[in-house]
Amino acid sequence: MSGFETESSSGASRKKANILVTGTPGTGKTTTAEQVAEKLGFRNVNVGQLVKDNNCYEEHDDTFDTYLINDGDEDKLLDLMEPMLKEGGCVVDFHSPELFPERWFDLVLVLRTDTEILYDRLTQRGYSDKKRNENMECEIMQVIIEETREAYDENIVHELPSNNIEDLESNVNRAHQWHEAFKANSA
Ligand code: DAT
Repeated sequence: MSGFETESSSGASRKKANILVTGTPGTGKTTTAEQVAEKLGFRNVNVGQLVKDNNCYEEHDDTFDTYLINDGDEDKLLDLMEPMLKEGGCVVDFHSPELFPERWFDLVLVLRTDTEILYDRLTQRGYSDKKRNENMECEIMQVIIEETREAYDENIVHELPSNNIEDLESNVNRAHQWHEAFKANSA
């Protein structure tokens, strides 16, 4: 199949679609989300950056180089995001798919990367052994795809390989095709 189904569990009153790009760190979320946003003319919402810029975290975990978000911070973050998502036309990039309300998204892409490739990417990123191991385990144990399947309607969740440039191009093109069909369906 070349495209994705355009079924949506929400639809809501939004005219424009929202897309979530998720996956283990290093699978290519930021790269993919940026390119999808550019191709579709969407706003790219990098949630990690939003957390950082708006102090939506309790502390920085130096071992895992991660911002720890408590319940209050989570509310603040979701309040910040709500107007953007309500308007639609957003490509959201984050590694915790279950953080967001299900109704926000019309398409959810879960990027997957082969172990050896992910190992090299995380090494290149300069991660400590501990952080690299944690993320490798996360990918091998399929943590993000399972969390995503629990949080969203199965019809809008798509697991995509993200090992090389051909995968990247194909994923961006598929998102574009999906969006063309979404527009035609909601016209
Ligand atoms: P993430 O946002 O999931 O942490 P990223 O977009 O920062 O990942 O990508 C991590 C590194 O891998 C970065 O150097 C770009 C590269 N990369 C991402 N997707 C790729 C792909 N499909 N093929 C080859 N390299 C890719």
